[in-house]
Amino acid sequence: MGMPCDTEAIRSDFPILHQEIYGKPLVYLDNAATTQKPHCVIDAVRHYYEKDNANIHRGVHTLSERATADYEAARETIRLFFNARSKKEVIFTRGTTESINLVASSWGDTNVGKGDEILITHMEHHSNIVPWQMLCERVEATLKVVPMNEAGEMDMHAFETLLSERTKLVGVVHMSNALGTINPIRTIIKQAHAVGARVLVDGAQAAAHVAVDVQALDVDFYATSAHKMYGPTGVGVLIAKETVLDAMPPYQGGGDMILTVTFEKTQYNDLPHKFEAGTPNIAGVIGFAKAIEYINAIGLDAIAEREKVLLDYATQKAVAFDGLRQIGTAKDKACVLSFVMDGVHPHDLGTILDREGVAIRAGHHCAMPVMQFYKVPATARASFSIYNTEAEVDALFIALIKARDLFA
Ligand code: 7TS
Repeated sequence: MGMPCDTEAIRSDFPILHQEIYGKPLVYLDNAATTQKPHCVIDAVRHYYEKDNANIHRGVHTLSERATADYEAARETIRLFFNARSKKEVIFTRGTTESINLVASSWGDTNVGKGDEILITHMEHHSNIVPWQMLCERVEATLKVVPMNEAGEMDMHAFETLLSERTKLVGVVHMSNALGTINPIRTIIKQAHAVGARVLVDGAQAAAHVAVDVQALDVDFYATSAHKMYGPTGVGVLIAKETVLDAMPPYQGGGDMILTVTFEKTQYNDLPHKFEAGTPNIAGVIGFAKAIEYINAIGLDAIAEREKVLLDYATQKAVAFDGLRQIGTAKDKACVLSFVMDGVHPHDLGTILDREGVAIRAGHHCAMPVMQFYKVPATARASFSIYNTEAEVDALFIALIKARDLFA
């Protein structure tokens, strides 16, 4: 147990929170879509463009050296945060989506063939479904799906049954964006490895809420996005085992990923550069590292503790609310309150709440199979972060009462 979080101090770090929407204080509860950014991240990006902007890994001049040093220092910050073995295992990407596509293309095309199976779960985000479908189509492999129960928990018995020597890879979301469910990835990884399958964990949601140690987990691929961790959009990371990455062909060809090029033959660069073709999002990477430093300064344990209090508070209110059905009631869950209200479409709810200053997400959350499972077209989703308060949860439920009355 760390120090308790000082919510007021944390709120003052986020300039965007201090504004009104339709004359009401902004209540930002769409953190699963993207979190807001603290001053230190905004300042780091600004400082980079004001003082250090240059292309990396190529210039001999001072600005280029500074930009390169900052970019590579950011890689070390991110390596430490996830406890990767070396910086060779830290590949910068555009985000979770690109990280998964990289693995599905590069690793998938070389390691998955006709008759092989890819195993995913029923609660995956589209970005951990579609790239595997595309791969299966290319190589004539089969996509298998682990079912879930009514609470939105993975059926571990079915998982064991579906796992076989044919399983080449298990793709699993660490924390579901539509349900909040936290999956038992340690067990999943152990069982998958026992049949010789690799495991890709989609950490887009989890990384800002749950401590991740890729060595302790022994995970093969861990993908996440900076923008859900108080960092910039358009940047993320793929953490993967060096031995696995070494045996993978490049994902994209271009500058920075080569050592020598002739028209006859190209020699690829060493890890991690082999997978970082072209000029990357340098400012984004620098901002990402700053966001990680921000998380470290508060401490992930303290963050998780505080967010659990907030989720419990909101969940109690949801349970007591007439006409509201929670979608996703897993025993192990975090930060997400998904629900539908009798007689009010989630999109109408979203619009009514916006008029009250309350920002939530309404829709299928890029997890259409989850909607199909619960037989709903969409859900309303409030998702919490370290800067949210009990008063904001109250504001959400006051706005929900208004919506219910309006449609009664
Ligand atoms: N996986 C999960 C579990 C996600 O929640 C998201 C984004 C992604 C992958 C894709 O991440 P990206 O950064 O590459 O886009 N989820 C959401 C959401 O819940 N609302 O907006 C985006």
